[in-house]
Amino acid sequence: MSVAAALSALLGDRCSTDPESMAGYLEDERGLYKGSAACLVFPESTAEVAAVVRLCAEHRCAVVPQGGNTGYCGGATPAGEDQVLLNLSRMTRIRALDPVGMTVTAEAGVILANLHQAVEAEELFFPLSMGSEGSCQLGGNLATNAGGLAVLKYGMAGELVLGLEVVLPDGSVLNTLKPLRKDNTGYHLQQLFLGAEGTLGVITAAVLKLFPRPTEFQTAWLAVRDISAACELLPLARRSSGDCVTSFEYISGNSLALLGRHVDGLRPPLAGEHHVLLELSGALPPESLRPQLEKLLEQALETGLASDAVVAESLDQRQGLWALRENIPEAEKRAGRSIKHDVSVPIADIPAYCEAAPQRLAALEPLRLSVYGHIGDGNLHYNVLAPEGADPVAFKAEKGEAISRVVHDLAADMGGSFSAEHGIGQLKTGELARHSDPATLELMHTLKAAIDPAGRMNPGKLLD
Ligand code: FAD
Ligand code: 2HG
Ligand code: ZN
Repeated sequence: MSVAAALSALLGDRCSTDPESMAGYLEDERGLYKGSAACLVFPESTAEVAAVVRLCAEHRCAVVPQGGNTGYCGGATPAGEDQVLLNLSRMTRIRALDPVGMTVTAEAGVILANLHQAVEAEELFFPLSMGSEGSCQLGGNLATNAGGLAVLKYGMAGELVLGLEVVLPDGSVLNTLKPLRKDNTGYHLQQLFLGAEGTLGVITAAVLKLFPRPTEFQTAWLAVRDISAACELLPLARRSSGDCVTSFEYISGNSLALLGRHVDGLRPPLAGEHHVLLELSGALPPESLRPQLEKLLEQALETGLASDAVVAESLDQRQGLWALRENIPEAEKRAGRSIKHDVSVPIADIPAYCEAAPQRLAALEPLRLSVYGHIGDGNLHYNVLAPEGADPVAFKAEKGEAISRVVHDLAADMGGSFSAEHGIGQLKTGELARHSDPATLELMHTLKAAIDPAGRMNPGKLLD
């Protein structure tokens, strides 16, 4: 019996081999990879995931876990008829919510925005937030250790985890699902699966830290003098607000120009080449943060760090400012294929990075830059587009690798990372091998071999 037949017997019509219904799941978000698989399965419980994994092992088949399929590195795209695509979107239960300890136990397939809603109903808050939150799933967020828009205050996805349930490559289940803030009982094994991109097991549920729901948001858009002014503004904002800065995003004039051209109805509130979108928030008495924001803006304008600023006066205006930031990836998509980067350097070195990068790229001109990102976390999306009028696909094929090498190597030279928040997937395995020190890489291979000796969990991803 084939693996697909065995899985059909187990799951009925939640196992598909129909090319038409599988098609959307076999291509990645950015259209970089078109894959294939023996079948696509939608288990509904941890026991079913374990049974699928065991059946795959019996048939010597690989398992590719998939969440919302919004990942940027092709990590959830299977690559062959000897692979089974295991989609978690039917595992959406909130298993427990503890309003005293402020924790939630949720299954891997819950969509991030739905998780937000579920906990908000209890006046609680799960801070992980990103432009893809309407589609990405908790399991994918944890498997990629996603970052997003509130890392500065709350940390990456992995930092929000207290416990995990994971189906291991042999079908056994690792369970650390305890809602405990403190539990020093040996190796913190769950950490291995956060950022492992499905190469060590399938995450089926997690216990997450929650926070009191913020009662006040103060959101401002500033036209700043340059990127170094943006970086100077960050510690001022953190100090003057009692460390209530939850988001601190940089947006270049080039990125806004793309937005204006490709996405209807989105116009930046201020002119200029360099912008900051900052947000203060907290669970505080009403209007606690407004005076602090006003003082900060005054200081920024008086010292010349900023030339102008606007403050959101309503929820609509706040959402309008965020829409500008969050639609830049969509604008780039519509402009044609871009060469995306996700680098990080120490925050104080961001101005030097932005000065050196165009010099190093000069030999590869002409090109267009679209630079933006989470500078409060030292994380820039230093994206490169084909010059006006050129074919973006041909440009990327001809120059993409050389451009990425320059952008990544500069980050590495400055003690930074070539992949701050998007992970490795199948796109950056070569870069991981190139940039990791030998001892780190060897230990990664040793761990992979120990946990998945047959190499059946998401092969070809993360480690080549
Ligand atoms: P998928 O794409 O389905 O999978 C990603 C990886 O995780 C794959 O390797 C897959 O095998 C593995 N995986 C998925 N589910 C599981 C599971 N249950 N167990 C084990 N492995 C699993 N990312 C950021 O970090 N910050 C951002 O600000 C951000 N913004 C984005 C904005 C847009 C518009 C888009 C399209 C993407 C953005 N992303 C961002 C990238 C992406 O949304 C994140 O990486 C997200 O965490 C992926 O979740 P997913 O459920 O879509 O995972
Ligand atoms: C963001 O910060 C995402 O908007 C996507 O990480 C970045 O599309 C990109 O380059
Ligand atoms: Zn990002």
